[in-house]
Formats: sequence, structure tokens, C-alpha cells
Amino acid sequence: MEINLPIDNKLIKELKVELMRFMMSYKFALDEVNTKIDILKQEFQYMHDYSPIEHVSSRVKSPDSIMKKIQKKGYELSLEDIQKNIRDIAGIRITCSFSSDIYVISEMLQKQKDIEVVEVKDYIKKPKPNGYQSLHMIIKIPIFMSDREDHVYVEIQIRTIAMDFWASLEHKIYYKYNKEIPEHIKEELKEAATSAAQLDKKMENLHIEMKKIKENVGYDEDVEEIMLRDERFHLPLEFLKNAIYQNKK
Ligand code: 0O2
Repeated sequence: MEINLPIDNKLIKELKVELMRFMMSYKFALDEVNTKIDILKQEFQYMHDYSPIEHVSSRVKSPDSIMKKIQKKGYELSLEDIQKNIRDIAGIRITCSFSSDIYVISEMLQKQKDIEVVEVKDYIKKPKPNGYQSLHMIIKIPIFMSDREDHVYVEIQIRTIAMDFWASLEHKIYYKYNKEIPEHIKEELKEAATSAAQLDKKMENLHIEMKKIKENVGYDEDVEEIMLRDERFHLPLEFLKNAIYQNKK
């Protein structure tokens, strides 16, 4: 439905402020979830000596893309309806090293008390017919602002490097052929998805082997040293013995 508003600068400015506030809540939701992911990443690195997360990217959907999606799905173009129906305005993509890490990260996020898990779609256990693989989660997260509390949808996509490589190429091909991909390219894409899944499996097996070797060899790190945020700190043995050991007794 087209609305014929008189060109009134004051009204346009007011609407713009309202839209800005609306979009900002998604930016804040991304900030919240990105901080959560960063904490998990850092803690995991300290505890297990490797990072399950290779890369994280996030974006707020542009007003143009929101409008296109609203028109495609046939929803009303009101902020209330957009908030209710478009659940990927805030989107985060986490790229993991190994397939098992995808589920580790997803579990760690799902366990957090302020995260409401709305939907999980596992395109890894059940890939899409074109070969697409990824774990999708729609969550809701509270955002506290000066005068209100909003619960905002965030879409989290978690995948391996190989799955991500495939998805970005498929996305480019899809748009290059204007969504009508020739049959032989579709077939090749499916084969490439199978190869990517096989590579993920091989890498996972190597990772398990590496873990076993590490466990057998054991640690030979300096016990009087600690690393925090890439900074080396001296750790007095007295501190370890008294503050930590006494506490454990
Ligand atoms: P963009 O530009 O990446 O945001 P929805 O349309 O989101 O309400 P749908 O389609 O059931 O519902 O959601 P689904 O299956 O969870 O997919 C959502 C997103 O996953 C897509 O967002 C893509 O980013 C990605 N995706 C899903 N299927 C494919 C695929 O076959 N190939 C690639 N490359 N990516 C895929 P958008 O909104 O389509 O696009």
C-alpha cells in the first residue's frame, strides 16, 4: 500500500529519528551478542589452547533489503510488523575451524540465561537440496535503553570455513545467473558441497588425533607465568599456593 504523505520536512525528520531508534536496537543487539561470542572465544582459547572460532562478521540489514523482504513476503510495512516478522535484521555469522566446534559454540550460547532460543535450523545434519550447509539460530536478546527494554531478534549462522567458502561462491553464482542457475553448474555445486563436507570430516579427524597427541605429551609451560590479552604476567608461586590452593581445600 502506497502512502501519499505531504512533503513535510519536519515530519520526515521525526520519522527518520524513529527509524534510527528502531535500527539502533538491532545494532545494540549485535554489540551484545558479539561481546558474548568474544568472551567465549577468549575463554576457550585460555582453557583449551586453541580457538574454535576463526572469524565473526555481523551486519544490520539495510532499510532497502528490509523493504524488499517485506514486499516479497507480503507483510505490512509498519515498524511493529517488521519487528515481529523479519527476524534477520541483526545477523551474525560465525566461522569455525571444525564441524564439532559449531555445536560447542551453539550450546554455549543457548545455555546463556538472557538468550531466548526461538528457532534452530540444522542444515548440517540435513543440508538443503542445493548442498547448502550451516547451523542457523534465531534468538531473542534483551536490550536495555534509557527509557525502555526491547527484546530483539538476532539470526546467528554458524558454519565451518569450507561451508562458508561454498556458501559465498553459491551466493555469487546465484546472483550472476539472476537466480536461474544452469543445471550443470547446480550439479557441480552439489559435488563441491559433498567435497567440502568430506574435507570437514578429514580435518575433524586430524584435529582429534592432534588432541590425543597433546594430551599424551602433556604441558611443559612455565607455571610462573600467565597470559592475559596477549600480555605476559609473572605469577608468584606463593600466590598460586596460598590464594588458589587454600581456596580449593
Ligand atoms: P541474506 O542476504 O544473506 O540475508 P527467511 O527468508 O530468512 O525468513 P528462510 O529462507 O527459511 O527464512 O531462512 P533460512 O533458511 O534460515 O535462511 C536464511 C539465510 O541463510 C539467508 O538469508 C542466507 O543468508 C542463508 N542461506 C539460506 N539458504 C542458502 C543457500 O542456499 N545458499 C546461500 N549461499 N545462503 C543461504 P537471506 O535473507 O536469503 O539472504
